[in-house]
Amino acid sequence: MEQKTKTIDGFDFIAYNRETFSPEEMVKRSAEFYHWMNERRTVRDFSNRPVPKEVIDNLLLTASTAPSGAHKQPWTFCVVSDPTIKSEIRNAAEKEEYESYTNRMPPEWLEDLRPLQTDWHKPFLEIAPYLIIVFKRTFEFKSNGEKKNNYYVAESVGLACGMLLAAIHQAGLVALTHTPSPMNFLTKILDRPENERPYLLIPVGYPADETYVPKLERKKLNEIAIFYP
Ligand code: IYR
Repeated sequence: MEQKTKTIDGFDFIAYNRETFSPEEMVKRSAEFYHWMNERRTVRDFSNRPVPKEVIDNLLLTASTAPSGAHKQPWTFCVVSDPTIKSEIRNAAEKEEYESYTNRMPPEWLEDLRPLQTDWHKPFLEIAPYLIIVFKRTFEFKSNGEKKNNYYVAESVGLACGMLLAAIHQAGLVALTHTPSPMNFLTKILDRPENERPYLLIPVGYPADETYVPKLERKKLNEIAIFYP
């Protein structure tokens, strides 16, 4: 079909026509998607079973469909499958996490984490077939070397990560949103430039053969939403 276009103030626009659904069909589709997404859980026990690299490519392309401030797409995804780099990351992360769990996190925080049974040991950083380390690009370098800030960087990268997690779930894989703190060691290990800052470390793979997740409840609609009227 021919693509309708128009020019506004010298910029090209393309006609955008999406399929729409009847109210009944929308109710059904939205409920099905909710139930599907509600099955997603954060997993900490990974299998080392390999995942095709093409799947990872597709997941990242999906993440990169997220909206971003002025469409700057201020993200870089570093994908690590190299065992040497994975163990370097594990060692550095566990060093920081040991310090956090023993000296940096206040008792209230540790208490809040008890239902999740996390600790400073991070074996998944070596076991999961892929580690996706998401960097936010706080600024770009212009061709003359000057810096140019991006917009709504944390919001944009957060949206991309949400879409990445949905794509991982849709592929039948699991992930963990790991936040070693501080995480500047990732800049060094992955040799990233000064305009990028580590944002999230996401191991991706199959769950381990026997996997348990905490028995958690999600908030009810009336606890998360206020309707007017
Ligand atoms: N970053 C640590 C601690 C941690 C913090 C929160 I908030 C969590 O929801 C889970 C863990 C870790 O990754 O273990």
